[in-house]
Amino acid sequence: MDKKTTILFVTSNLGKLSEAKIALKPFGINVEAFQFNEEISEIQEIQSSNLHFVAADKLTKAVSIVKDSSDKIGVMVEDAGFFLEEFNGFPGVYSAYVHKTLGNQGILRTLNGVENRSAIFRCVIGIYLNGKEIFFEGLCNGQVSKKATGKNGFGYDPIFIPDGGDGRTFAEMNSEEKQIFSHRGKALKKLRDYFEERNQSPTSNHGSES
Ligand code: ITT
Repeated sequence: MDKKTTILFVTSNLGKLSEAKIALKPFGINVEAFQFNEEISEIQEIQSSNLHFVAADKLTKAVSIVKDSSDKIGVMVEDAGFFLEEFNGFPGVYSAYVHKTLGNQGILRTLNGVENRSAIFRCVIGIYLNGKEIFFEGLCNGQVSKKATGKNGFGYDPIFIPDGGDGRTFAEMNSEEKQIFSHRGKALKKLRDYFEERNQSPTSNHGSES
């Protein structure tokens, strides 16, 4: 039997989708978006201060709305957050809401005159594989820039400068560059390694999947 090559990603965020596609394509893994519709237009997130709990709940809900994934490698979700050290991690699990309401300019205003601009991006990828739920985490330390710069990426990218880079924000990098540093790039690497270790990647040339 042919190996399955596609992961179904249940997300409303096209930026996440595009990054997952770019990261996994070289390994022969396609990432396809779940098509939301009028009946199911998004997955409602639980209120929890723990990204892992949010991702686990999202995954359970995602698996329940996907009618048939038998032709897929698995069903995937991701929960991410932007954690400001000065504010004890806020907005964290509320990052989507804060981004929608305050935007990047609002974050920059809030940090006006604040010395500590350290921030962390975190994400938890959850994937339902052969009846099992598996999670991969990634994080990226960095600094909030003084002004929004760059046009690439999405969300908080124009105001986040990752540690270890050359001073550019994520929005000034292309997707491949961003993934070297990013929380998502690191979590996706763990996912790829998981497949490789089990010879489940479509590009693995030994072993087979039933
Ligand atoms: P889902 O449908 O997958 O839940 P979402 O956009 O609601 O998509 P999250 O709750 O995980 O996703 O994201 C929290 C917020 O953090 C949201 O505003 C994102 O745009 C932002 N974010 C997540 N990853 C990011 C990244 O790599 N760069 C910039 N902003 C990011």
